[in-house]
Amino acid sequence: MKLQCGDKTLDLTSPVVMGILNTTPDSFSDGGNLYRDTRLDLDSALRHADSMVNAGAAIIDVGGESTRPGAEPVSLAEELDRVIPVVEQLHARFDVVVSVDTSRAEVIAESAKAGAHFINDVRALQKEQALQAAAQSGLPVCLMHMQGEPDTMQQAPNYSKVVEEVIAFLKQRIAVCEAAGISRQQIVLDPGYGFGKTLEHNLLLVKHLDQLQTLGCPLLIGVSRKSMIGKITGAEVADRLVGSLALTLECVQRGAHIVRVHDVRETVELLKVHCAVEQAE
Ligand code: 7PJ
Repeated sequence: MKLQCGDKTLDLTSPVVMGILNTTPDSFSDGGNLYRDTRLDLDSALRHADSMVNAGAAIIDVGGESTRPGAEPVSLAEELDRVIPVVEQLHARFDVVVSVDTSRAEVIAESAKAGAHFINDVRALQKEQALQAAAQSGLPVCLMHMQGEPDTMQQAPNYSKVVEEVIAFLKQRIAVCEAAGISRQQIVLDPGYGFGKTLEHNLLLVKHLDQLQTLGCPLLIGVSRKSMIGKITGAEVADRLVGSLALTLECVQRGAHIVRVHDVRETVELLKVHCAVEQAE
């Protein structure tokens, strides 16, 4: 399976790593360290990107809006200010697919102009004009499932059949995208671990991830250092590497093509082991 990302082609025959580059000062797991006073330090951001590319990341996901539960909203100007210079520099300096984690039409359009190759939207292009901006960009998109909005989504997640409901939502968003001119070959799907879901919901969505494959699009998953791992192992954010790797492997074994992670080197090693086993004859 191949995904055309602007002028780059992403080979998804075996799973690839998307490294997380947060440009928010309040990210729960790694934000802050790219900041000097209250300004994003571009050099630190690029050094972090460089280390992820060297460790084997195929994609760098640049995010300027924190979507963790209870996060402060960020203005459009602030989001553009954080994201666009980083996208420009990544495009200019690295041979890597540049993804932008955003829900805003203006950020999608400006990122595409600045050289982004991929749009990652936790709101599945439901914000005003986001669908049109994504279609206009011609770039592939990741449609993620979320119940509610980040500030309140973890208050009372509620489903009667979580797997079926997530699949139905993604199916409907694929149809909407296709009607807007985004072809199915440009769509990646994500169950949205931790976004309006209890631990049980998340675990069912891991256990039955293979059912999402029936939609015919590559699957992206993000479990890295999330609270679901803390709930299982008892580990604090800084000590969730083993849990993250274990859960990532569970997802890859059920068909995940793109894994969004903080710990690139370790995840690349995990995928090498997984692929070696898969390719044994
Ligand atoms: C995800 C994401 C995810 C996709 C975040 C965090 C929260 N995008 N952006 N999937 N999570 N596609 O990294 O913990 O799971 S932000």
